Amino acid sequence: MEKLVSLGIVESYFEKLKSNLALDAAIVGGGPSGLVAAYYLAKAGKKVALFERKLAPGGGMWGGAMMFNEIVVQEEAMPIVKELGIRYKELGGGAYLLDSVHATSALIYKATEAGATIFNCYSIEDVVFHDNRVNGLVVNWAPVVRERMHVDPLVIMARTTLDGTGHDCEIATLVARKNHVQLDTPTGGVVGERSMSVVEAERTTIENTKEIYPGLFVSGMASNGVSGSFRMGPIFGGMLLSGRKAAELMTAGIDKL
Ligand code: 48F
Repeated sequence: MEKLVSLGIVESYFEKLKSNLALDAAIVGGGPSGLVAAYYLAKAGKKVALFERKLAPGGGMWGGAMMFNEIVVQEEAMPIVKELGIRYKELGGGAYLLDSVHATSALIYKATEAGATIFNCYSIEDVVFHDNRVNGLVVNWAPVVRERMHVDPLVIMARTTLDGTGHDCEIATLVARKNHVQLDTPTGGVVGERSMSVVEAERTTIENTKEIYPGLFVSGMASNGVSGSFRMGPIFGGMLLSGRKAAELMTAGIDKL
């Protein structure tokens, strides 16, 4: 039995890895925008995998506000909440309350149920860059990167890549810095996020969700970070709508290739 358990895990894991070495869409970051993008890309029939550095995907959605595990979603994003079967209560003023643990686990479940694969404990340390385009991810084990061990990475090829890394905009930052290229942002680089302005930030999260360099899209808080817009705190409608918009743009991009 001991040998069977290990054999099953090793064989099944490497089958999964092998079948995800070339993707339509690679998503970096398992926050709400990345998970929603994974769900809609899978639903559109695209080969999609999401790579998350932490053990548990979900990003900044589990903790609600200051660890009070409730989040707010506005009316505009409620069709997504309903499509995913997430429970909610009305708050008033066109806003709804969701239990953050229930909502986050629903995003993970629905993305994987739709056909997306999630690889946790992966740190994306670079991209594949040729023909003036982002063509995939350079991946390593998160503990290897955290311990600064000198271990070379593996590569996942992808026709489109999504930076859903949240406040740090990690992928956009490294693409601009290492390749000296201009991104489609107000300065051509990563502008950096501004302080809190809830309504403005929710609107611009969706507006700033776009292809910022050939092959590289950006969603969620990273989209506001790269374009120099505001943060918004524990309100999540913009994150869900941004994930859906990213999936639509990437699907159109994949279909054109
Ligand atoms: O920050 P995060 O939750 O992304 P998001 O979709 O949502 C933002 C909200 O949670 C919140 C907010 C809403 O009001 O402002 O902050 O923009 O999740 C980003 C995920 O990306 C992972 C990180 O661990 C987190 O779970 N991540 C970041 N860099 C990397 C990464 C990397 N280089 N490789 C793999 N995962």
